[in-house]
Amino acid sequence: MSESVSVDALIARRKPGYSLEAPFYTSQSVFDLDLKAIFGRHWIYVAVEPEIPEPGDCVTVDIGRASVIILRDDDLQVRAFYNVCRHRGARLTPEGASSVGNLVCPYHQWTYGLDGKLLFTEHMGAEFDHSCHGLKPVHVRSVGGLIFVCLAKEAPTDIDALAAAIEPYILPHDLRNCKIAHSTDLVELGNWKLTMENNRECYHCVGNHPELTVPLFEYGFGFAPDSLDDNRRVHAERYDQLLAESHARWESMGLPSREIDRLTDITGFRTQRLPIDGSGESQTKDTRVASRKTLGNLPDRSLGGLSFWTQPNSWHHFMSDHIVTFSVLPLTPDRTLVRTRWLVHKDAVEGVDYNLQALTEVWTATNQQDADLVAIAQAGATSPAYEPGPYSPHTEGLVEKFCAWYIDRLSAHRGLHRDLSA
Ligand code: 3BY
Ligand code: FES
Ligand code: FE
Repeated sequence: MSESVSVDALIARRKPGYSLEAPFYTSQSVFDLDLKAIFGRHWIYVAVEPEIPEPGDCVTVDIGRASVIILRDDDLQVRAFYNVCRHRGARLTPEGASSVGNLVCPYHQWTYGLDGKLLFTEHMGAEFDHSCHGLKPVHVRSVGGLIFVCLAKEAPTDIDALAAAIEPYILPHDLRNCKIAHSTDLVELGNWKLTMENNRECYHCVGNHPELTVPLFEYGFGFAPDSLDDNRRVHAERYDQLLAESHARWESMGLPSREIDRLTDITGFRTQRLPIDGSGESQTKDTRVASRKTLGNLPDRSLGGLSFWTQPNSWHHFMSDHIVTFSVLPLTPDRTLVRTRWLVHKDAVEGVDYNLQALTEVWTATNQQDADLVAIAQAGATSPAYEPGPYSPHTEGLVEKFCAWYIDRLSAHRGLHRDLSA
């Protein structure tokens, strides 16, 4: 049986309601397929506009084997290009942030404008046509300041529907007028899907996140309360009432808050504004705002947290004082980069308006706890004793939705291949 037939067989026999079979987490050939079929064909969240505020600001991000330059051009538009010189292919910019006038290849100094056009070369002769050697563009889309790229030749068009639905929720937080207060790159020792599955449930929260469970209600994350015992039912019912009252209050202020679940779309996503415990203000240890400068023109501090989750690789929490945003990028079958950014109002001054420790401590601790959980899940998936286990119908419904989306997208990709080769 060839490798590709066995991947197809794994896709075909995936049992809904159960975790995936081990090769989905461990095999190099599934990983290669993930890079091609998932990360090569869908909208991938990679950066925020405040990373590139001025013309010539660039940020370079690796998506699998593709390095992508995201930059702001002279007309203040966000653009993206493959980080591959059209001469002999050298990388133009190193990973991370930089600021340039033009993009000059370090190898033989071919020089590109911020629009990707090849402007200047030496020693290429009079016949050489510069216009045929511009940088290869990558689809790029900023949704309220969140930058998504798509490596496919033709990008999924339902990003328009996502933007239309989500922008009314996130624009009031005015991400574009924020600055990065802190940023971390954490390498988790697990497959990227274990990172995503872990994000889609709060079953593990009470047992593992002492900091996060101060501001967050575990019932806020896809909890289906059917068979709760009496004690938990009371809590869940109280939470539902708080949710309904909070939504009514926030929506009366002009802040859309109700759940949208479009997780089955090609560019799948879900959003909901969630109450915060205690003072109700922010995802901090004391539940109060960490930054005194309120974002945008928000009318109140107690706005809970607007959460936005996207398939396949991101989640975001927008509060009245700060935004936390997470991008998940696969490195190898068993290593995954989680890039976290904390944003505050661009005029907020550290030590005056906000304290970095108070701003970052909840998610710094939570990220490390989640990384440890992903590592033990990966270790288990590599054991000969591992077999897919059942998801809780009450707390892991969104994990199932992630896996169902993933399997569906792989099937569509493989189906397309079969059609093409038929
Ligand atoms: O970040 C989230 O989306 C939350 C926090 C903990 C688990 N997850 C559902
Ligand atoms: Fe870029 Fe030669 S490879 S100038
Ligand atoms: Fe967690």
